[in-house]
Amino acid sequence: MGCGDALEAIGGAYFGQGAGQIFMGSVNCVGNEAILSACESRRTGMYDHSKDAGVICNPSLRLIDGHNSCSGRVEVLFNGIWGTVCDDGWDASDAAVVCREMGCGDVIEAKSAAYFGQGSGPVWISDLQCSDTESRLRDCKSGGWGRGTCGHEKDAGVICKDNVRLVSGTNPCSGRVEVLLAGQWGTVCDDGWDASDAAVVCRQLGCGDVIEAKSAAYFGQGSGPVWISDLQCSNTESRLRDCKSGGWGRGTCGHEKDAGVICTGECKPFNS
Ligand SMILES: [Ca+2]
Ligand SMILES: [Ca+2]
Repeated sequence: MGCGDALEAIGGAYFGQGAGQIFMGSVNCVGNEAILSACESRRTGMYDHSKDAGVICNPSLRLIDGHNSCSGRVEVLFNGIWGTVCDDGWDASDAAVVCREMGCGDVIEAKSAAYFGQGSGPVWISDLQCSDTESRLRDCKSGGWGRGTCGHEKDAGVICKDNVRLVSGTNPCSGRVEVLLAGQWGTVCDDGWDASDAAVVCRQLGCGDVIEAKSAAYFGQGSGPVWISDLQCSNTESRLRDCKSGGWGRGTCGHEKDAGVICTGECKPFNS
């Protein structure tokens, strides 16, 4: 898939159940196969889509030294080496593609001139000409990878809206917790929702400490999917996505159990 190394293999139809014929069961790969069909597998036996496999690849794009997980210096993995992006031609259309690829919300601002500090390694790419329709930065037209003469003083950065937001609260740091997954905003089930989980949301949003975790749609019922339940954050995570949970997109929770939070902070400079 061109995604780098595998980070996590996921069962139980984590990304939702597929449809149609199931082509492979009991897949046994050594790890050096170039394509999945080269792996030994068994087609006998009964499989249903509740066991559809998924994978989270090692990312080939990251945001470094930003104020939250959705802002920072843009770094790309090319030929196995992390490098940066030159700000020549860097604009909001290019930055929007980065926000999308990172699973963040819309772009707030494209940053130039090493706004988030200078990176190291190669400056992999310059003159990006994204049309803002691409789902990945590598799909954009550009001056070419690994060809530029740009210095790190021109490292590009981005500020995106976060993939977590608080809705219907009395200030920007309180409200119903909503998370962006697969391009769609949804809510969090209050099963297992406690102050440790809520504290991670406050931290991720730059909203200070948690005052109270709220349950039972305290801030009103949301719409769309209930993306996650049984969160088991240890309060050391910097992002909600890093917490253990009952799995994303698997629950049967209703919006009457939407989780909420009240954080101490009221200033949210990058996500307002
Ligand atoms: Ca551009
Ligand atoms: Ca919990």
